[in-house]
Amino acid sequence: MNREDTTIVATATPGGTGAIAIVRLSGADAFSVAGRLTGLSPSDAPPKTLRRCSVRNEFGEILDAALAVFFPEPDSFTGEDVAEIHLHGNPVVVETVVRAACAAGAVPAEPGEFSRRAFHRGKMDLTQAEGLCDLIAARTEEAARSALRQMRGGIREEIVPLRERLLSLLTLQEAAIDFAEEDDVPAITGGQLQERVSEIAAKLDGFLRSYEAGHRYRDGATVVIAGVANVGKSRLLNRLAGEERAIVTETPGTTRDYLHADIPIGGVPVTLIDTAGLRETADPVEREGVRRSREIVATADLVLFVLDGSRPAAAADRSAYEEIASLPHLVLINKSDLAPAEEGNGFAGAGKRGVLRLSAKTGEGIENLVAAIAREVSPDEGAIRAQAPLTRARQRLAVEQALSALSRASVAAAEGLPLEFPAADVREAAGALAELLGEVAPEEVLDAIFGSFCIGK
Ligand SMILES: Nc1nc2c(ncn2[C@@H]2O[C@H](COP(=O)(O)OP(=O)(O)OP(=O)(O)O)[C@@H](O)[C@H]2O)c(=O)[nH]1
Ligand SMILES: [Mg+2]
Repeated sequence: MNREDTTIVATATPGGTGAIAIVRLSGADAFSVAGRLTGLSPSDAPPKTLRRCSVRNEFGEILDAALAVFFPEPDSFTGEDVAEIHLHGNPVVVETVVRAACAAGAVPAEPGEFSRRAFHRGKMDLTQAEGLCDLIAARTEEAARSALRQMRGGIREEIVPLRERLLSLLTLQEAAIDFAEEDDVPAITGGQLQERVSEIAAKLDGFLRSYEAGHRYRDGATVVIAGVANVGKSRLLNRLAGEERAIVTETPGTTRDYLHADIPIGGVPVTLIDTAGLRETADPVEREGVRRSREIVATADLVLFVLDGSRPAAAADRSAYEEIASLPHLVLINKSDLAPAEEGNGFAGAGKRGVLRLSAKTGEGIENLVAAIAREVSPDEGAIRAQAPLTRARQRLAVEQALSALSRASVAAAEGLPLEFPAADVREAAGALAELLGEVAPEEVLDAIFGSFCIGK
């Protein structure tokens, strides 16, 4: 039997104990399998209505008192017959019910298989499936909102009309090629072609720019705390995280492994990383820590460079600063609760926003710092509210491909190349947009996308 013809079963709710757990079935035998378990038949009552039942295994033993609901195709999540059994949320009970469903003919679902079936049945396109996956994984309200817009077809709404315009342009081009000798076929001039191509390209270009915002909300930002030893990096991490995560001592070289805390800042899921102080040291363990710090600093979206305001900046501070100066960074002068050693520590004017004075100990200046981080990492509000932004590298790549094909079409038309050339480019651009929506998607691409979903989704 082909995999598509099987009836799949999985728990749709998270593992562990809870008030309720839902076991979901989808496929041609979903109703008969659910019927064997619950004694209910879809014809007993209106569809999509919860009904009480006792769930039994193949030996007739009662496993749980439950509720069941039937969603006849095509009006279901997957587009197939779908049945759900709402059990008490005990993982042992849930497991026995899934096993009983398998004994009755269902097979365990693979990760993302329900969504993949919904995609194949045309219930959603690939960007909508990606939006669904992101909605489940979203770490901030903003990320969830943007994923929801994508799930509801935000990208599709923008892309489908553009692709249609490309296809009608292509029809005109092909007619011009086929009937080049005949007078009554409306030919499209090079100038007209360029004009239409550039209108479509401008729209796509705006869309491409939304990636910056969409990607930030989806993937978050990495903010790395760096500086020499003992300036208060770990204490700052603890302060920002609101809990004692990192070990803080007055001994320089305390932090060796880097550790992180996840905190939302300005709607962006921020991974804040504390590192070993940047300094030359003979201790092999600390040296390894410093090597890792450098590695992690290089991946940062933003570096918080920390100085100790209670002592004048030293040569070591300046050479550590050299290491991060080319990256986006903020300069922080910590320990503002102590008497300042010198104005601005000789770093006045450094960093994108000048120096920020704060105290990891008392919390003074922390609000300011959070606002400054938010300004650096959160995307432009306008870009995010206007439309469902592109969120994934895959989507960005498809739009980039379409754009470069369009720019080739424009050049070909400007140079007066034979009509076949710009026509091939326009066809390629339309193809890239179809790929974006998953209309032509190789199985490996689908495997990668749906394989990253959880089981039961
Ligand atoms: N007065 C004062 N002391 C601070 C402040 N921040 C940190 N300290 C103290 O400075 C010392 C070093 O703090 P840590 O947070 O361990 O410094 P670090 O930069 O992580 O040090 P390494 O891990 O060794 O690189 C500790 O004694 C802290 O209590 C502050 O804002 N004010
Ligand atoms: Mg530390």
